[in-house]
Amino acid sequence: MTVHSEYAKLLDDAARHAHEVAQFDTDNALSLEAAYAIQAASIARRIERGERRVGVKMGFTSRAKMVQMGLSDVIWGRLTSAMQIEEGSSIAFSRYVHPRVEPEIAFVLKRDLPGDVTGPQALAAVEAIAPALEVIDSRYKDFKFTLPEVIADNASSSGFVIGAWHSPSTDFANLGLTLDIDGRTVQVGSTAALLGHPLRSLVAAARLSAQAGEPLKAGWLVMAGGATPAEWIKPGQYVSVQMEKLGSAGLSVGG
Ligand code: OOG
Ligand code: MG
Repeated sequence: MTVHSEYAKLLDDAARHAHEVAQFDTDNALSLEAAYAIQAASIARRIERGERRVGVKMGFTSRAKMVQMGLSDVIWGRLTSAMQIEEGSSIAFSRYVHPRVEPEIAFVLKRDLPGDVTGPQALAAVEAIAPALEVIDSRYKDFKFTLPEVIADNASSSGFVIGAWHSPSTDFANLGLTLDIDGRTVQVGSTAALLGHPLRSLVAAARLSAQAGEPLKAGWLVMAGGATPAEWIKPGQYVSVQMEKLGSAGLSVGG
C-alpha cells in the first residue's frame, strides 16, 4: 500500500467504527495535494462499499468557523449517500466519535457547472436552495487537526440533513438564522457570513471541484459551510436550524 492509501484506510476505518485516531502530520509535512489525494482514496473506499457520490461540502467559508478551528483556508470535502440524514429523524450518537452540528444552506444543481463561473452563472445552475444542518465529526483525538489533516479526513464530514427545498429566486444573500438545541437558541447568524454571499461558496465549490477533475454535476448537492461556530451534541437532544424565509431542518440525537 502507498502512504496515501494507508492514511485513507486509517481515516475510513475510524469513521466507520467511530473511533478516534492520533494526528499524523503535526510537523506539517503533508502537502495539500497529498491531503486531497488521501481524501479521494478514503471516499473511493466508501464508493466500493456501495455508497453513491451526491455532492460537495465546503468548509471554513465563514469567519466564525475559521476562528473556532484556528484555520483560515477554504476547504472542501466529498458527500456520499450514506451521509444523508432524513429530515426530522434520529441519529445514533454511538456511531460518531464526538459529533458537532452547524447551520448551513444547501444547493441542489439542475445543470453541470464548469470550474470558472460567475455568481449569476452559478445561480442559473441552481435547482433549489434549502436550510440544512451539517453533523461534523473529526476522526482526530480532541477534534484537533492541521489543515492537511482535516482535508485528508474529508473536512470532518459525517452527516447532513436538508429541510424543504425553495426556489433560488428567493433572495438568500442575507437570511437570518438560528441554531436551536431543545428549543433554546444557541447560535445566531446569517447566510451572509458565507464569504459575504452563499453564492460565492458555490462558485468556490465549482472551481475547486473542477480543479480536482470532478466538476459539479446536475443533481449534486453543495453544502455551503457553517454560518456560525459548531455546537457539541448529546444523546436526547433535538437540534434544528431556523432560517428566515426558508424554514427549518432538524434531527434528534439518539443513544
Ligand atoms: C472542519 C469542517 C468545516 C464548515 O462548514 O466550515 C466545515 C471542521 O470544522 O471540523 O464543515
Ligand atoms: Mg460544515
